[in-house]
Amino acid sequence: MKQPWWNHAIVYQIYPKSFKDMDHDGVGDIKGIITKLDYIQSLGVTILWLNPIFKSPQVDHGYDISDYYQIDEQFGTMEDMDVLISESSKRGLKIILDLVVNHTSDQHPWFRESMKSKTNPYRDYYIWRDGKNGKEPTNWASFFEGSAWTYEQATEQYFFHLFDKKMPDLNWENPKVRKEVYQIAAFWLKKGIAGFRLDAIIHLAKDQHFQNIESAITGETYVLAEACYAHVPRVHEFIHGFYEAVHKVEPDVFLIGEAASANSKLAKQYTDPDRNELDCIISFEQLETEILHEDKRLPRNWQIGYLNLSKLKKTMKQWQKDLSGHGWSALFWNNHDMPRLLSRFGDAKYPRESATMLATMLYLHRGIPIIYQGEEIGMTNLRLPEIADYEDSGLKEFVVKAEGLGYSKDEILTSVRACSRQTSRGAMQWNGNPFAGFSEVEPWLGVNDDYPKINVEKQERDPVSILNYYRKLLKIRSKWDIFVAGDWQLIDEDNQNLYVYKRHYGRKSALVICNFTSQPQPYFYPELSSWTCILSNNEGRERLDNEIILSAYECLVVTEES
Ligand code: TEU
Repeated sequence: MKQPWWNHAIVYQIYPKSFKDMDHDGVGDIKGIITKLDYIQSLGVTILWLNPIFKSPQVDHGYDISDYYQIDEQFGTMEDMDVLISESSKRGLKIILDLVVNHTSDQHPWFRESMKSKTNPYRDYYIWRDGKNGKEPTNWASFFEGSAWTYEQATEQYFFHLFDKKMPDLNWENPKVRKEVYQIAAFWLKKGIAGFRLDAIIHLAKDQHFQNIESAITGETYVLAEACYAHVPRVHEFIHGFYEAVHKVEPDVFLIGEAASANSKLAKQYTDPDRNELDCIISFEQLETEILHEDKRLPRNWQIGYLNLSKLKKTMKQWQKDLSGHGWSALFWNNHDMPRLLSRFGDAKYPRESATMLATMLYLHRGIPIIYQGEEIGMTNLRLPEIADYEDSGLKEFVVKAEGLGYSKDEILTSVRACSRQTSRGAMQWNGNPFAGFSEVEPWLGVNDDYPKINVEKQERDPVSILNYYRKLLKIRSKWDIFVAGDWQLIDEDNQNLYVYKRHYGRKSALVICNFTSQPQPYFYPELSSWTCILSNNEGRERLDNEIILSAYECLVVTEES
């Protein structure tokens, strides 16, 4: 059977705003990406995922789209996009776009029409309901802040928005909406786009009963009602419809869905090749952390967490087992909505060792690796001077609560610097020139002051840099079928310090051995001395004995052929 081309894919996620600025306005652009294609190719990745580049008022950094057929002017023009597609293709790189169709911007012409009257032909493109007893139609909370409903005086009804009120949800129950979305996708596929990262795709269907939800917390006004707007059964129909429509235009299209709250059972459904829905999903489950000193009075996502190795093993095992022989899940450590890998799970005393170990541990699993820009050089969280410099949904609410509970400014700033979505959105660090070579002017959000130390140019010259290690790792990941198609088995599950797994394919076996601590750790594996080490972040690792001592955060990949 023909294997789909994305089986061997490695994705590089570009946050265009902060990648490379060529027109000197402090905001990255498509021309900037074009100038860096050789670099991207040199990493060994095969797909570029661009965060949204469509026309947008940028209320949510492009996730609020006002025209799906145009490029936002801060990123360039359609001609730039065409050049990007063709220049990428020359280098064997495919592009996937971030398609946001759960909602649009409130500036989208459809919504502007929809607002005009109850009988407007576009009214039903969105979700409008009457209030109940002078209140919102339901007590459902938005993911961003407050109610998921906003009242519109002109027509005396509420519209639904899962995210910001400037991002009204499309009504997927309306076949006209679905057709519009199919057309948008077809337009981009015809331009040579290889597929889409479908934003917030699990939320397309809403429970049509529109009933209040009981809250577990007394006195809570708006309740997160995921059962009513995440994984609602009809979502599978909507996704399947989209799948069918886009495959008519491009049979080889690659669809990766953002399914933040999907567990492995749901993931299996979404990606089951027999169901024709998605090829791969992005779930956040593997990244769930244990919170340090949890304060239950404060929202979890603003409290600093750490990785619990046994929990991570359990989750990975579940996912590897459940998806084996089915679809794909994305392997990723960070993205534009999350803190950076090194700041979140790495060890600042051992940046090189911990960053390379974590990458090795994850990317040799079965799944599709997604590398977030800057991860490959060990960029750290963006540190802005003041709390007020950060802008996040839920931030103000958290600060007010934390202040009320007596937390100091410094404590709050520490949390914000560790948890804000903006921590990963700082300018890419290209070299030691002003503004890290990202731009000639002050970047829109900021640049970390560690750029003279951490940058691409410097790491290019250093054979043992994180960057050069990533290149070796990704080469192994894409060239060796064992890491794509091999069986997966967790070894020494109860070991509290090491993460070890075995892959097996045909006559080949591979072991991935990772030390998750800053202490030397012994490891014994029968006959290990007869295996061959193909990769290690410990330059001094020469020979293998049956028992080895791993140095701080050491990882190694060893293979054997029977
Ligand atoms: O994130 C959406 C996202 O993470 C939710 O769909 C998630 O399901 C929910 O918070 C519950 O866990 C995407 C983008 O990555 C983000 O940058 C956007 O702000 C958001 O969609 C809205 O478009």
